[in-house]
Amino acid sequence: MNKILVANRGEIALRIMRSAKEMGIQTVAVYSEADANMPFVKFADEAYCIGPAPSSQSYLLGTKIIEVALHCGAQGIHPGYGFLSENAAFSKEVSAAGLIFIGPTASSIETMGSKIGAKQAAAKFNVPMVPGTDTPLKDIVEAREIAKRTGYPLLIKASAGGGGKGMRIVHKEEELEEQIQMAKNEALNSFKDDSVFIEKYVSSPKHIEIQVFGDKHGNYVYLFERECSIQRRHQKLIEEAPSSCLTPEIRKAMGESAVNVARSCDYHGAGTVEFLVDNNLDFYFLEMNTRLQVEHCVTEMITGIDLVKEQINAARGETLRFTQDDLKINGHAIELRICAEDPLNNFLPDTGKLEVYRRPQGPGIRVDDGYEEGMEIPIYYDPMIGKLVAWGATRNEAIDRLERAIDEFRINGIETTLPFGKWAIRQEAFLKGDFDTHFIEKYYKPELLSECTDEEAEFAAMFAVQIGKKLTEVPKPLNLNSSDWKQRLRTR
Ligand code: MV4
Repeated sequence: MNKILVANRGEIALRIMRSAKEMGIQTVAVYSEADANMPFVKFADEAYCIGPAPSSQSYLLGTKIIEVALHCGAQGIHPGYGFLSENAAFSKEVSAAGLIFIGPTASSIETMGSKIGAKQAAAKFNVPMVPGTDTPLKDIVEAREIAKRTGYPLLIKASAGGGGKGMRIVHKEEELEEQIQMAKNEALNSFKDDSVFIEKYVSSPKHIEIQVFGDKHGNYVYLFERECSIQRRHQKLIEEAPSSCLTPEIRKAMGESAVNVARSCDYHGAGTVEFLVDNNLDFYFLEMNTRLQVEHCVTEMITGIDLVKEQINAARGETLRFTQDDLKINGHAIELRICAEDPLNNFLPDTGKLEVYRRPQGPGIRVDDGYEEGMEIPIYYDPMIGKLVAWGATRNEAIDRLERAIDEFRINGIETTLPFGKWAIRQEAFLKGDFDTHFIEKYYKPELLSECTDEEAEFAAMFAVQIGKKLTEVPKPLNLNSSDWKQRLRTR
């Protein structure tokens, strides 16, 4: 492979092309009319416009993208995440065109795309699972039988589900029938598949996922875990590696279970196996994501492995270059997703122009992003504009660096999740590692942020400049020190 097409946009397209470039591989971008000036388009050796802004008319046009690849002589297609990355038909079509899909086979994607299929495959390898079922629920009679075993509360889950869609919690038998109907309707509407199954509800779990990797010759490794519990409405906001709650024994057991999940569907390339972890550190397989994930960077930082390079090597049919024993956790990494969302307004997506955009730098900081200063954030795509990742020798050092980098990051023109991140990583529960998937709903209120927003800082600074001299003591509505004021004034 000496030329690959990247079927994606933004930060991940750029990130993939960077690794390809280091490997001496030519890169091809495909882009929508909205993205003509994006850094990933400029970075690519060749770029082709494939249609108007909406993804349905551009980034989701598999056949058109394959035509571009054939036209320009690319031998492989990297799908990134989202868009066509977990589309089994696309993987198949790429292969049928004589190209290499840099990702798993259609069969692996299909097996893991169905939660029931995934549970059945994993069950053959004795992977721990939440008490419940792994067959499509037949009727209310069967549901009552299952509920006798699992007890309440229980969860109805859609087999085709994702992002919490088609998932209903049931607290008592009287609600069971109605909730099954609701879950089935939601699943049918969202996925055109109304199969559902039942699990006991784990009330305050941690969400911990294992990065796995396989070659095309049956060799597998796990690249340890990522703690992803800090999420809101199934959108992760902060991810870290390693998790502060696992012991080496549980880490190994989870890693080996995750590799078994990969084995169960003849997986190759990079994949992620998601687990719920309860208070007793019992872990349960949830599902497998058959793609490179947004948060893969934290794994790269603690292992020193470039996952995209390994994906390309595996896709070429090369044998894994390392064994499990070669892999060690080095230090700690934390990622904050920088989303164009307003944390003061229910995390509503914010669009507009990046009037000021200055990245932090310095020891242990990695910024993977997709835009430059002066650009508009289009409304058509995911609001994530980039990721800020901090590495430290210890978790505390990673946290200190992340906070320093958040302070250094200058973004004006749109609201972002930066202030939320600054707040979150200083919470006692976060610092202690004592949090679960309910962290945000449990602790976060917009009022808690207002004391560090730019607008108020600016107001306070102007207020001080105008009347400060008349006062012996500067009024202190905010806990900013004088160097904060100066810094904030300079950005304006
Ligand atoms: C669960 C659960 C509790 N018990 N399953 C949410 C989406 C999905 N893929 C699985 N999800 C959950 N499954 C049982 N048996 C709680 C969740 C869940 C969750 C899981 C991971 C990360 C965030 C979450 C937020 C709410 C619910």
